[in-house]
Amino acid sequence: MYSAKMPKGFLWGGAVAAHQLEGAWNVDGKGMSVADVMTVGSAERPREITDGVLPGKNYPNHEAIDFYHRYKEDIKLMAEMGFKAFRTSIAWTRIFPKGNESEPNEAGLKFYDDLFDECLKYGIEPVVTLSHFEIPFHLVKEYGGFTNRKLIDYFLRFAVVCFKRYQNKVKYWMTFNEIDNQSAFNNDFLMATNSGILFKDGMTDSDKEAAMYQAAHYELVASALAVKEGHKINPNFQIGCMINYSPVRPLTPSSDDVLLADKFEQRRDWFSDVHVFGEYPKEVEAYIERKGYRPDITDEDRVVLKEGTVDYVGFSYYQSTTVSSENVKPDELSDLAKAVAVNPTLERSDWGWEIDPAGLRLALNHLTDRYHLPLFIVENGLGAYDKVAADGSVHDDYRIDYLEKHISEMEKAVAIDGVDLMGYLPWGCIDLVSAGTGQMDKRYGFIYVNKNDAGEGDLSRSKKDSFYWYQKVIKSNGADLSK
Ligand code: P53
Repeated sequence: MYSAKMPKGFLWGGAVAAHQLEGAWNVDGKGMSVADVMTVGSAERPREITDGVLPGKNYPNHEAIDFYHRYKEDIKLMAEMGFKAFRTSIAWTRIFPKGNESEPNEAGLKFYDDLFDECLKYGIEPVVTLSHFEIPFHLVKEYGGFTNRKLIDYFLRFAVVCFKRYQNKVKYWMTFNEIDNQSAFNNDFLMATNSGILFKDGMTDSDKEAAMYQAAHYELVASALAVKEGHKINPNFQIGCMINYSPVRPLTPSSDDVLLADKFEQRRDWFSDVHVFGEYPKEVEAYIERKGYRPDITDEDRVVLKEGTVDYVGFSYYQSTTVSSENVKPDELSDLAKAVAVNPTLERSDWGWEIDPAGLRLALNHLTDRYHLPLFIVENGLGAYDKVAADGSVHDDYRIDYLEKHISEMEKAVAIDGVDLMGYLPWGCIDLVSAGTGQMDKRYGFIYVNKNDAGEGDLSRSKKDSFYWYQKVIKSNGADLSK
């Protein structure tokens, strides 16, 4: 297996998001977020988004893994693994319970002060996402989420409060998690989590797509304003965007498949194009014009976008995408899901996610060529069922195997291709609630948490085999990937 030492200061660590691990959903003044009204699902059964918190339903994020009360123990374990960085998010509803109060909630601010202090105590850099699928439910219900221009001001207020409060503790920031996920505009779940939009019955695909372009535009403006203000507060801040990057492969070499792959990328990459270049790419301007969507994009907005371009590109990488023009011709592409084909050369996880380590090297090369900016892998990993042995150990060699192959491809991209990479933060470094399914049993962690999908378990933590393996990887700065 290829391996190489990473540059000095490389940020090895792990990633989580507030709503997926903190629990304490209504403690110390926290308000209800969109994640608090999502029930548990499974690989086959989607999560339900209910109208408020209803009796008799299982809402896994309410308790999650109770990180809110156990973070000291958990950060200690991450320090033991040798983490240099820890990515989490700030729950908007801890700071502004309804999302748009004029004054922040001090108890919420205090929690993150303590959490970041705990990280810094061990020399762990906090890497912070401002909006990670946890929009205040009040803004969803009363304002239509980010389809409403007012959300720009509310998000900015939240961002500025966080920047000011943590300016001496946090250097690395990201604005919106996986902002490009909403390219799947007719996926109700992704639209609710990403932009706080609850579609009404009877809306057509075109209505949904139009709403998505509007919401995404306001998010991009809000992000640009935050970048601008953040740099005023502390010029040393590194503020990035965050996308779910998936290199696209044509199923065959036919011209239609190849063009379709390009079109597919264009419909996903424009989010980060706007973040990085401060302007819309031609293809997307032409597309929304052709569709007659005419979102509210003002000349002033266009100036703002130019003034608030990001410092780096953060991305998650889980899988590549393969497309076929069998069901949709390139010029008819709108619903991206119709283009997706099964890649016959790849294996899949128990949740059907294709496993493609070489795709990570492609991702690092594509993004470098496109953006000429430092990159940051802020998520990668394998969701899997784990078995606890009689002695309490978890032999997760499948996870080690997955990570070893991906890290190896990452190291090729850095050592051979010259990619400027800030760090590697695998997802769910401690078991937590899955965003997509709400399950506990879809596990990513190096640290096992004793709790299952039904919510049973004493929440105790233990080290999996991958814990010791990753500790060794970090210690050798990536040179030793052996099992
Ligand atoms: P889960 C969809 C597609 C790719 C990544 O996902 C996604 C999603 C949303 O489910 O989310 C990111 O938990 C996200 C994390 C999430 C992680 O990937 O569905 O940023 O919040 O947990 C893994 O297996």
